[in-house]
Amino acid sequence: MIIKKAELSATAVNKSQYPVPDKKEIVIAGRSNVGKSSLINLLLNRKSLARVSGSPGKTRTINFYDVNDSFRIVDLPGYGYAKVSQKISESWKDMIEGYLSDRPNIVKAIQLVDIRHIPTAMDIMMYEWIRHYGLDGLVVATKADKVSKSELAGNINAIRKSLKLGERDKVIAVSALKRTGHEELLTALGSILEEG
Ligand SMILES: Nc1nc2c(ncn2[C@@H]2O[C@H](COP(=O)(O)OP(=O)(O)O)[C@@H](O)[C@H]2O)c(=O)[nH]1
Ligand SMILES: [Mg+2]
Repeated sequence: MIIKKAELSATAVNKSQYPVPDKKEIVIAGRSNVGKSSLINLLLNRKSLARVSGSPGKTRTINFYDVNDSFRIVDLPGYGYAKVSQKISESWKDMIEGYLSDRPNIVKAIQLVDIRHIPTAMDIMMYEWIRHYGLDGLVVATKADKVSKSELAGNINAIRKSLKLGERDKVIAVSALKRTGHEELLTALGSILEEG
């Protein structure tokens, strides 16, 4: 797949701000700071279309990126940032469930987890939601440049186990820094869009 055009088409906190559901949407989910914005910039070949944040927990909006005028990449607000209040995490939950439960044009949700760590309880919960909505099957292990080649397979296995992935589910190790996994991910997106 070749990315010819990418633009931010909407930033939403509630349903009235979503764009009309006229294009397939691929969702990016993960805790704050896991590398969602960096992955989007890598995928869409743009240095700073999605804002990469030094201070985690800031993105409290759902960001819709139109790609090639034909599909969307949707950046969900990150979870698991310790310093956010109970109230904000309730509204986060409502925002994410509200979007996932009532959006027929979503074709896949890509779960991001940090390749260095066992998925957190919230990663597992997020992936359970994704599975519940039938959008599971693709996990990206981010920051692949931070582990050695010898650690890589073991870490991916641990991620597979804790998210209870099946044989057909994919885990792609990606480094936004080194561009590792970029082609493989684009290919996966291409097949998702063909099938979905
Ligand atoms: N080494 C390394 N750092 C990364 C990678 N992806 C993201 N980061 C860093 O992780 C931090 C959070 O990234 P960001 O994309 O804003 O995460 P988000 O909160 O999930 O959107 C930033 O400091 C990024 O530079 C990667 O592949 N390798
Ligand atoms: Mg972000």
